[in-house]
Amino acid sequence: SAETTSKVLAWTKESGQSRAKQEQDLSFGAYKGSNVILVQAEAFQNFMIGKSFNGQEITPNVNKLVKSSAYFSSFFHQTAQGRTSDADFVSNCSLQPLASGSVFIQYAGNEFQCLPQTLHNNGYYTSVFHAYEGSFWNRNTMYANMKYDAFVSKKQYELDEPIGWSLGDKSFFRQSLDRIAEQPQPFHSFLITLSSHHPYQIPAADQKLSLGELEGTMMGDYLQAIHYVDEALGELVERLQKEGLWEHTIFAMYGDHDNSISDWSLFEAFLGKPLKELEREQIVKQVPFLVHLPDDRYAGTYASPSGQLDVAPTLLHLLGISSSELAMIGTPLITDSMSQPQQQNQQNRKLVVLRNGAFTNGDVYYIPSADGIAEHGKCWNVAEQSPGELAPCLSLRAAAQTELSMSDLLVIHNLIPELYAESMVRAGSIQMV
Ligand code: GP9
Repeated sequence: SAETTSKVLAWTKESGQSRAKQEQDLSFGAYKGSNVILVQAEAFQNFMIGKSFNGQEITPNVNKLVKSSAYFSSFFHQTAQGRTSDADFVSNCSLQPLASGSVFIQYAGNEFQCLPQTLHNNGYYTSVFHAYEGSFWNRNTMYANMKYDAFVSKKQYELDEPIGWSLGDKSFFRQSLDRIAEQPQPFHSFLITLSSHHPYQIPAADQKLSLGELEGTMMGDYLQAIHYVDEALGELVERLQKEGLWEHTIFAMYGDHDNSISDWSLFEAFLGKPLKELEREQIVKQVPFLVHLPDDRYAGTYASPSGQLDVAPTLLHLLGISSSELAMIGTPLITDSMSQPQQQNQQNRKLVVLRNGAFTNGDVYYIPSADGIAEHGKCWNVAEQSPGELAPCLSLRAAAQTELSMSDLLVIHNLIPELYAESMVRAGSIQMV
């Protein structure tokens, strides 16, 4: 109805206005004109970042990168049943995924205002790379809709390093970079890895860790696969540096979703301690997000909660491209005020809302009950890692539910072209008829 449409418009505009305010910050456009390389890493969780097992670092290359990047240590994947496709949609389009199914499959014909088309409209050459069947998750259709200039899929790669479902990530990065280096600049290239896909079988020659009691378990296989992907990332970064692209490029990376391992004794064996309920929840939901910038102005660890919805607004902000008139939900995470830890704890507290109705603002963490009744959920005190009074969560729950329902209305009813017709015509996203 017209009433619903105007409610959605008001809510979406409000979100745009809060990003517009952040655009007053000096960080807006601080890296204008830079290339962007964005890596979405398969099942790449946060719990093994910076960790060692049997004296071996699991992710030495990412750990090194963390030191020179803005690293978000409480970053949540916001995916649901659409798994990898949800991570892609949420991170690039800054809207919530569906409660069931996948936007890529069900609504690929709708209009969105995602990162690639926004960059394309701002003079960027945009490309996406994934060494699997182009039709999987309906990518061929969705990527055309997202206005990538090029989608490089399995058939364009030489399968010279078979691992798991397809090509190993080392060769995937190598062959992708051969193409990236030839692209017109500035470019935006999105790379989706695959070698650390469940059930994490990689060739014996690539299993470099000695894992003792975890050897031969699903967790052991997972860590071997992650260690291999970390080596592949290390090679990619090294080559970007050698070829002179590194200093003109924003290099960002995030994990897409959890690893589906449900045996908690394996996590406890790896981490060397028993895990409480909230710790388990955080392990399942947190993936790393890091942004390496051409200088070290914003390097450091950012501990306030954030999530995949914030990826596209963060990158647009750094490039000086306004997202205030785009139908996005997230907020830029790298601003001058965010880099002050004490302010991060006050003004910039944001609500990170997960698709299952869980949410956190860093102080409390709400876990909904299976029956969906608000009062049956649990409200955890994050600092104390213990369940507390429900009241502080119930007062935030309405905002979380509104975010989910507004996003659903935008996606399911294809409201974006209706709400943003003017700015989309101005930006060249849609033609006037
Ligand atoms: C396949 C890959 C895996 O192309 O994206 O998707 P997932 O099974 O992790 O959702």
